[in-house]
Amino acid sequence: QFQAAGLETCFHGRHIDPQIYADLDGSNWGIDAYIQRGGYQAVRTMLGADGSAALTPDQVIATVKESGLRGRGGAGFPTGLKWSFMPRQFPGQKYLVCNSDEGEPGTCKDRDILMYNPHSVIEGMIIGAYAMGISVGYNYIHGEIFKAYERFEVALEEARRAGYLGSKLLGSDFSFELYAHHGFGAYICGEETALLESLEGKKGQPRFKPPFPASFGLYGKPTTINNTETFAAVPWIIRNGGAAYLACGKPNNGGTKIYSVSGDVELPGNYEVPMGTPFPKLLELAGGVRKGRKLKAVIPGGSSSPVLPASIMMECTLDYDSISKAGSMLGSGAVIVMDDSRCMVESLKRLSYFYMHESCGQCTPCREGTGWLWRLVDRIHRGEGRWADMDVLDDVAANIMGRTICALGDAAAMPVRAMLKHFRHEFEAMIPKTNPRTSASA
Ligand code: L3W
Ligand code: SF4
Repeated sequence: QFQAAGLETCFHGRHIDPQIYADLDGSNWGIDAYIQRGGYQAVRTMLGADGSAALTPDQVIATVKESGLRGRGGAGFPTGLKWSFMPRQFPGQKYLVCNSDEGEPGTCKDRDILMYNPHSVIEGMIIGAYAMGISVGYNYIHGEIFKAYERFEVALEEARRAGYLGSKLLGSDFSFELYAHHGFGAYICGEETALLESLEGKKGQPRFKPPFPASFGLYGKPTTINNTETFAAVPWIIRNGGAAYLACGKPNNGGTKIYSVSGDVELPGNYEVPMGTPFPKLLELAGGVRKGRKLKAVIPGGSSSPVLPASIMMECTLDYDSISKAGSMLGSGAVIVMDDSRCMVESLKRLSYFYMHESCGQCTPCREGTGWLWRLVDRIHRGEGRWADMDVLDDVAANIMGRTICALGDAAAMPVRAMLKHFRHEFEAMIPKTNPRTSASA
């Protein structure tokens, strides 16, 4: 469900016209409608197809750098910088990969981009491939999203027939083949190196980094991986210039961002607003807290990001720097809103179960620690906790952090530590006063 945010820059440069989303199975997502909206113009300009001089790969990368676009998958890594890592003169095959393995609890933006604006992703990937001298790309789509996968396949075929994919695009010397790949639904395959393993047909388990995919990626070849929303932003940037995109947001946080607002709001859905928008404004767009209740807390960037109490969140603007200064992460922009009826112990129990279930089991602190976290929170939630459980919980979380191969370990530990920091009293209130105050061993 997209909601108009009332801004000129909505949805990658276009004002959101409710009509665009009115007929969800209509033709607005198809190539003709996309071209009518100015789609593929960036590729035409880039390749000099309209008679003007083609842009050089360096010019494209410089424009993306100037835009301040940062990776929309969770880490916020500068996109132009990442593109500049790709070794230009590498003699063998290089790959471009789109990470559409959206699985972060609370996040539901990429599937909507694939459903309602798939050509923006294709065009963004064509531009990226040209800039980095890549001839083959894959879009790895989450295995539990069927319609979006099917639609993306149709969009790919449309682009091939129109000459935007394949060999010698629009009469230029540049060739690019792009394929969709359907995953199998494992959360860990959203981690970039697990995704590459899965794409190679192996078990999706993260690799040690470094080496980063930029030097050792798919089939051991240099590979650039960006998130769906990141690629979707690129055509607008090339059409309108890096400075214009940067100006939509704030310094170091260029452009707009889609927030998946869920939880206790009247109008849950995806909202695209400029970087730096005050959180109360987003809450207002989402209809405010449900049934007029009081805001208690917000998880601002998907389940991996630490929870923030309402008092802190209401002072934040939505951008990478502001949210991390407040002690959390903007992550993938999944804003989970909790009202004053929410039990934080129960919320943490559900989150901990998720990470225990999704741990790939490769490293001991994550494989064993996530189980411990869930069992301790579950014990407290059942009213059987011991007083020492509070310290053990924090200790287990602290010992997972920074000691694992990938970020899932940290993602499981951070929410625990944040819950204990801000809502410790709720956990303590569930521990029977008669239980031992010191021993947690049994
Ligand atoms: C070359 C270097 N490349 C870094 C690249 C690296 C990657 C990007 C960012 O985790 C976070 C995680 C989740 N040479 C490089 C280099 N790179 N240094 O830059 O790297 P990194 O390690 O900071 O992050 P990551 O591994 O990509 C992503 C958090 O996002 N998250 C996850 C959300 C999940 C979804 C979803 O389901 N779709 O978005 C939410 O908060 O916990 O911290 O490309 O290769 N020197
Ligand atoms: Fe697997 Fe967890 Fe280790 Fe990541 S941190 S590699 S998910 S066991």
